[in-house]
Amino acid sequence: MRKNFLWGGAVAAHQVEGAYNVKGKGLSTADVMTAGNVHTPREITDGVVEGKFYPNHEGIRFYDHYQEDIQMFSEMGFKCLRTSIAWSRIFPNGDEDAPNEDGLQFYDDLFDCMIEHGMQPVITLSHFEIPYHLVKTYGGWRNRKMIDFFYRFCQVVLKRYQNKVKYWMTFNEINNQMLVENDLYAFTNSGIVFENGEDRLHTIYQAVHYQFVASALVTEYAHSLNPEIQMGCCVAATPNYPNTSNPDDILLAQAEDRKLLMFTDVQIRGHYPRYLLNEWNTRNYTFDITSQDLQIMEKGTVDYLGFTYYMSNTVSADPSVKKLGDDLQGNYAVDNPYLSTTDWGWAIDPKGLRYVMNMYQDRYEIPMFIVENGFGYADQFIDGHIHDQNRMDYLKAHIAEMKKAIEEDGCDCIGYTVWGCIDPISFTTGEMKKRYGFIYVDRNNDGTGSYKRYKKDSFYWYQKVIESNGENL
Ligand code: P53
Repeated sequence: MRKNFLWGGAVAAHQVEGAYNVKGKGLSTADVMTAGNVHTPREITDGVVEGKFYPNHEGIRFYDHYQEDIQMFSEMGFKCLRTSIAWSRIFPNGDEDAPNEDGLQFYDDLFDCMIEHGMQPVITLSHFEIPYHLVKTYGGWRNRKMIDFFYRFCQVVLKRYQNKVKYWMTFNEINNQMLVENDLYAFTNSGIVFENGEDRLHTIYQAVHYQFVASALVTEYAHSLNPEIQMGCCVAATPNYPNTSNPDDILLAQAEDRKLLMFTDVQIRGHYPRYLLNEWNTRNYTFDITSQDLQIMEKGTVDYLGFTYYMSNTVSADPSVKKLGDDLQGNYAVDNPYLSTTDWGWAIDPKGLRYVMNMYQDRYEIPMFIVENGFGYADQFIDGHIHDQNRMDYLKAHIAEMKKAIEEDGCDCIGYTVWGCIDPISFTTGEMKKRYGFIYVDRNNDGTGSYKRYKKDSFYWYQKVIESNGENL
């Protein structure tokens, strides 16, 4: 393992900060999502509706507690901390000309605090939220105008924080919106509310195109501003395995993988791959894509491949094989008898991490950064202690496979950040009890609790992992 490997943790603004309406912050898409659970999807409401419960409004009060929290991260030895900037703190409505200074000051203070504690901030520009006004007034990323709004926001924050933040990413898990049957992803990735009967896939491809252009513009701007800046893309790297050696399954797994690979193909290679252009042709899809857009995309390619890894997916083309029927995994997903799952149904597959790292190394030959990996579990708080052995087992197995990918296979990986290093609000369900942290936060699903922080057993374990640079698992 390289000496300066970036061990750390990851959170996102809306899942931890709270303070959803202070110091001029506008409403964000994350502020109009209610709480659900493993069986019940979160509801997206038309604005904030009285009497409904919105778990992100308070988050874990990181906005007020960040100094204490960062102090604890530094005790674990974090070299970096990944979080995002809430766009609606900087531009409350998203379409203003001038930014909100109070919002900018908050992130100045936050990044200074990280740096004082020896951590590099790793910053996502849009992590599953946009100002809600942009949804209501412009239809979110359906609208080409979003490119300008996003670009303006990014110029402001890149300029302001260029000497504090080296590693950036444009859009979190940009590929998740390919799951068009699930209303949640179109809304969180792109601020899109589907209309009855619309061709959802067509809508998403158009939105994604605008995001590709925006991401490339921002990347080019960042490079011209400061050559030190490293701009990354970010995808949820869930690889697809064929259920059997039947060539139909092999071809299906390949086709499903392309729904993931198309994003890195464009953001790293700078142009649309032939398989995608061909698919659009076959579907008779046309889009608002200009030749200038294509030039921008060609120039604004990213410096590193950021990806999150939680699980693999196994697919079957055989109609007689029972499908999981879970809209997170897609229509062809089946149970993989070689893997167990978390209580939320996510397949636990450490070797899959080694597999995707090699897939990316072979295909792109640029540095990669594992920006999320983690284990969601309903931890039990007993007599002031949380014995989260299963979380340590999960992380240990994944880190061991990451090391094999780096040391035995030669993958170029610059860092690894554990998702939800302090218990956040779950994104998919809005629950608190789906916990990920090394640090327990005393908050219940309904928002009650003292919000006090407690170190779990895994806290001391990760401290040793970092201290030994991954030797001591
Ligand atoms: P929660 C799907 C597949 C992989 C990662 O999720 C995913 C998702 C959900 O879109 O999301 C990331 O909290 C995401 C984080 C999120 C984390 O995974 O539902 O970047 O915001 O919290 C874990 O358990």
